[in-house]
Amino acid sequence: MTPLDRRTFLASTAAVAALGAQSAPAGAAPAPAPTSGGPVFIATWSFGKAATLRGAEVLAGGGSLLDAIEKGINVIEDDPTIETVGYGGLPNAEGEVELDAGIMDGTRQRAGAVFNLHKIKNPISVARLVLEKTRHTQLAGQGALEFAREMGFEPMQLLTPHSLQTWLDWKNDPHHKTYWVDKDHHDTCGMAVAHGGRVAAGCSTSGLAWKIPGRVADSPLVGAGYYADDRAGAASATGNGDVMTNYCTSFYIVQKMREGMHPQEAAEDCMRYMAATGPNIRDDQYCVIAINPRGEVGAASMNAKYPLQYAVWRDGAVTVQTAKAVFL
Ligand code: SD4
Repeated sequence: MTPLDRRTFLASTAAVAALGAQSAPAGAAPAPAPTSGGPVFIATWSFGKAATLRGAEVLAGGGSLLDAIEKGINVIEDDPTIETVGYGGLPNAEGEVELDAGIMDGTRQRAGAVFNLHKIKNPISVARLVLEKTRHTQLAGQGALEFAREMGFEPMQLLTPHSLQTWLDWKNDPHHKTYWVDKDHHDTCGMAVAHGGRVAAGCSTSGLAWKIPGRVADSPLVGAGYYADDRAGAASATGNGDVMTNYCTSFYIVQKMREGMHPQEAAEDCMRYMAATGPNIRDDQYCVIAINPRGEVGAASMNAKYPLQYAVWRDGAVTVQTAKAVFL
């Protein structure tokens, strides 16, 4: 679904979602999740369904949790119809597709990430290699591209005819919005898995369409866009990353799970914590997903105006659900 389509969809579903939010007061006890002991995946948006299916396949084939996260997210990065991740992602203000991604192993407590990566369609795989092959955690810009080339990735044009046209339309619109004053659309692929008491998480995005070149937000930052710790759980975030970066959203949620909260409570608590810091926070798009090492999951959106759809894979079946909206 394109972001513009999604907005139309959101407008038509907002009233229904609002009813849901009204009838489910913030802080309601989360429903106990069935725990089969098998792997459980959670991923953002309805496209997350394809990511969880691929992740489950990789795990069943003997892959590791990190393999499952990486390959699952690759499916979204490779899809030219998804305008917010990887190939086909909408570009920055200069018409360059600029990708961010990060991945974290909850067992080793180690992450790898790339920021502002150009011309490589699978930033999550480059991030994985930063984690596995280097002593660093995060590489940015030209250095990240050189590293990717050294690892054998082929630079390519990441604009599709559609994303190029969309950028040209924006560029030629004399009234177009820019990030100096306002903002436009986005949607990130965040994914987490729990299996055998262990967790991993990852996140990949083209960021906000028409962003100022060089902009980095939450998605590739450890603790903001994603976090994983076997002793507590894993989380990922999607939404206005320029703001969420200020809250270390994923780390916050994992810390709350460490303190004993269910993933659902932790996700909602994060939204309420953010909202408590400013009146405008309640009105924008902030969404999170969470999982604990037992495979219990949670998800929340800040409000019903911007609902979060998310996919959960467990026991061989995947469902796409709408997360609880904490505010109307
Ligand atoms: C960003 N957080 O770059 C990302 C975008 C996103 O749903 O997740 N949108 O700000």
